[in-house]
Amino acid sequence: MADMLTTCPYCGVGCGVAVSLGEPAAVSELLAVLPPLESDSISQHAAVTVHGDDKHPANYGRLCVKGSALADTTGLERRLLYPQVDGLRASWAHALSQVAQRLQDTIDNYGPDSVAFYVSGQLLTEDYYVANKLMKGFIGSANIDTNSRLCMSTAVAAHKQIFGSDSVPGCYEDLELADLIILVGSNMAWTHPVIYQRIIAAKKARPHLHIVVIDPRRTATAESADSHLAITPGSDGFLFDGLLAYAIKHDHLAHDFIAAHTEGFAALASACTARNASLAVAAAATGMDESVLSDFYAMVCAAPKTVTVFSQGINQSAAGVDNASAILQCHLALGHIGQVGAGAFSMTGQPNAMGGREVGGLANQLAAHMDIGNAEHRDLVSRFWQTDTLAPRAGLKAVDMFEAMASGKIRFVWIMATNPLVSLPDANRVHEALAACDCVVVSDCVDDTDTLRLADIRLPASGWGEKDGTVTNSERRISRQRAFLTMPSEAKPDWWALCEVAKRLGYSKAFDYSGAAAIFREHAALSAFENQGRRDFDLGALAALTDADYDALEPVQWPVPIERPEGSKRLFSDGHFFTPTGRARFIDAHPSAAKAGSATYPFLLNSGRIRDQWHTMTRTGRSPRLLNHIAEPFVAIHPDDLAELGAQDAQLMRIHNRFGRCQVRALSDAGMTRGQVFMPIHWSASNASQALVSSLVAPQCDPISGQPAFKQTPVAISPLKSQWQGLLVSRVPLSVPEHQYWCRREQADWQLTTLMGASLPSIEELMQLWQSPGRSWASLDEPLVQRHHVIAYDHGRPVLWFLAQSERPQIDEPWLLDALTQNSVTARVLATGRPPGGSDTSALVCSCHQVREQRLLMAIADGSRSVEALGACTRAGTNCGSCIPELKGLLAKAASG
Ligand SMILES: Nc1nc2c(c(=O)[nH]1)N[C@H]1C(S)=C(S)[C@@H](COP(=O)(O)OP(=O)(O)OC[C@H]3O[C@@H](n4cnc5c(=O)[nH]c(N)nc54)[C@H](O)[C@@H]3O)O[C@H]1N2
Ligand SMILES: Nc1nc2c(c(=O)[nH]1)N[C@H]1C(S)=C(S)[C@@H](COP(=O)(O)OP(=O)(O)OC[C@H]3O[C@@H](n4cnc5c(=O)[nH]c(N)nc54)[C@H](O)[C@@H]3O)O[C@H]1N2
Ligand code: SF4
Ligand SMILES: [Mo]
Repeated sequence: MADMLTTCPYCGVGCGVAVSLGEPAAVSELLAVLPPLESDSISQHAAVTVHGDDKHPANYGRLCVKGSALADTTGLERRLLYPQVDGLRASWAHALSQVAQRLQDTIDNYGPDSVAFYVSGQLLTEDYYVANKLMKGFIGSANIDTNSRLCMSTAVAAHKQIFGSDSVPGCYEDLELADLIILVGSNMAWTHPVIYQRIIAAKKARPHLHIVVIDPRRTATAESADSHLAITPGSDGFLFDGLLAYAIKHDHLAHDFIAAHTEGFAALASACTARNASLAVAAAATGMDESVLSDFYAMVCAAPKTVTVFSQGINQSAAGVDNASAILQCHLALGHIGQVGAGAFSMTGQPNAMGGREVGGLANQLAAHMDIGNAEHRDLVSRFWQTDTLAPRAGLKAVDMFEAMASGKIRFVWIMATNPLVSLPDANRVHEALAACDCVVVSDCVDDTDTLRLADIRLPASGWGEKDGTVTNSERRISRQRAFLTMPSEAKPDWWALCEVAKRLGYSKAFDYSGAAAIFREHAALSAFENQGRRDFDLGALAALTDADYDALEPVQWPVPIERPEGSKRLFSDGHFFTPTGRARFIDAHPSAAKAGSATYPFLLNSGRIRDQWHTMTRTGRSPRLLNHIAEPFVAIHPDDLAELGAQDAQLMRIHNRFGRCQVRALSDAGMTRGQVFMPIHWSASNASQALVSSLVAPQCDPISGQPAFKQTPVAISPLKSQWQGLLVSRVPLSVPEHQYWCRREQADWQLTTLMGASLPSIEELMQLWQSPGRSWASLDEPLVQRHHVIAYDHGRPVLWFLAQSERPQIDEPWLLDALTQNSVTARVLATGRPPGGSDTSALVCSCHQVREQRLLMAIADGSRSVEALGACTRAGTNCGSCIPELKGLLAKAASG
């Protein structure tokens, strides 16, 4: 069978994926993972293999480690497979009428603004379009917002402010054609790895391509850049203001471009002078040497082919819109925009962050890049949708929306494809908000998330591989996600659930779609409706696709107006912008002071992503190999800060402020600046005791975009003393002894729980805790060395293994799990957790080929002195390349020491 072509469901790079299917899994295998009631109605999932689509213009065959592991996530374990209402299994008919009735009752009693949808950049465009149409067009409230508020809303606001439209001007190819790439607030090597690989390949071909990383941390991305500017957190506005002042002072401005295609420059230039913007001011604010900054500025001014990529280090800040606007304005002032190899490039995070913006998923947008505050746009959309109940004004932005739930103003919410209890700031308040809400509906494809635990109605969504629709990536490229698996059990597409509820609310005519293709046609037609070049977003050439055309749709970059069916690589090349005057707007985006710690909360907490996990781990957490790179949450901290706190690497630390607290291990990291710490966002109450970083983050947002300032949170840190550390390996999740910390993950058929505790339980206590009929025990108690070990067998088969000691146990996990599964060695040998001859338990570096640090260090010592040589010798870095920055780090360390 030919490969099925689809698109990766993770990041905004939007890689093409080729899928091939093998034999369906044996039914007995499926039955083992499904709830008993389901056995009558399941469909079988076939064995899936994935590789990069050679022809897809986003990746040309590459995939990163997450994309390469997609096949691990298509199984039916942990799937939500049937609707539930108030904790009981329900038919779809009952669940849908309950959603409709509770929605209608709330509207009848409290008005349309008492209900809300909270959706996601992980919905397909077709799902998103329907959700927005139902809420804004027919329910008549604009209380629909999305997790893109936490992600892209700053970039949206800056684009609209400066360009007049939410347009990303460039394309990926620009990154390969540039002479200078500035990565600001982006850890691209880990977060947009395939684009990063494309840049590194371009650099190999054209070594003069210079890469600058601007990030307070020395990240994996910074490791392989030409220069790293370790900026004071939140001071990016000063850096770019200084660049503008430098360009003015040294007359590097693009005078002709400014005169012909922009407005407001003179006012901005005098505002710059009035506030004394200068190299010295920028250097003081950003914590950089003047000479370093002036070299950087000179380099930018001399490189017409400059691309500035910005991401969450810019967007997630209290002055995000000003900072992003400052970047866009520098490109305008220097004329580096809309040209081959030049532009400001906001990388999108989620697979369909861009598509969500197209359909108007934010509470202050309408649809097809129109504004809800614009009466003409409201009139146009009302006529197109044939409705007279269109929302009259903007709705509440995410953080305000949840606050309105907490205060009783919003009483019904439908959450779709997002896990806000983990991802919104001030998680404890979000918990209160959902608990206070009369009705919480959650659509998800997995059966347990922190948010699902608070749902009154749970709706099973079809997942990647089962869904059919489109997504738009960072370079405005629309690609098809195609279904290659049948929908299991009762899972349904999100658009279908929305339309069924709409019909029950009385809007049958407006929501009677034959399928995803019909929704897409309507979306494309709306974008072209009375457009005539007035709005950037135009899919006119796609408005009449047949179902077969839609199935065969090749990736294409919008705008795709009727006269340009091949789409558009770049915007603004002709100097035309989408403001009323057609000129780009300079504004005075004056920089604001960066956030600092206080006497009570002296550390500044930064948060973000790690290489192998996706957000709240509901999917990547199911892939054993993705859990091997970094298996536990951590707080990264400079070694000198750690020493000053009297703590050591891997020690349990308490991080707290007035919003909440976390307890995770310290990770000593010389790439951190003193006074700053970093925590990953991936762990939640579903898989760790106290690792929810968002419980610490203040609900403070950018005043224009409403995007939370996730990157700068003042906290206090102190070390905790643990008497024991342990590992519990069990067939099923078990309750754990008195502990300070636990973290759970799955490997093969086993649950692995890492533990730390204050007082070591006795063997008797453990046996009591984990006793069950017919269970036999082998134990080893060494009180002198404070070491406890227990194994339990059911009918001679090992079912749990536990080791606790004062130090962190060094286990050879693959060996142990294999030995437990095979029941192949004696209890005495098992007790050590390692094969008798010893083994490599050092950090895993290459997830694809499971290569560990020790093996790499040996290869380096044996003469492998380059990434290529290491690859040839160990295979590390030869599949997806995501670990190449780490390989470079090891090589550099070996060379210097
Ligand atoms: N592996 C992986 N990849 C992902 C995701 C994932 O969950 N896992 N999620 C996707 C999504 S939705 C998104 S939005 C993107 C995010 O992609 P990125 O924005 O690249 O990722 P982050 O880790 O959030 O943050 C980027 C960097 O901003 C830096 N930073 C913090 N404060 C500042 C500051 O004040 N100034 C500057 N200049 N930098 C600062 C942080 O140290 C961090 O290294 O990743 C996408 N890709
Ligand atoms: N502290 C801190 N917090 C952050 C950030 C940060 O940097 N720091 N970054 C923010 C950013 S940029 C983002 S994008 C958010 C992400 O945060 P979330 O969106 O909350 O995280 P996900 O885990 O991606 O949640 C997606 C959910 O949708 C489910 N799902 C997947 N596919 C489908 C589908 O097709 N249909 C349905 N109905 N469900 C589906 C998944 O199982 C999962 O439960 O986090 C934000 N929060
Ligand atoms: S870079 Fe990785 S996560 Fe992003 S789309 Fe490509 S394969 Fe998926
Ligand atoms: Mo994001």
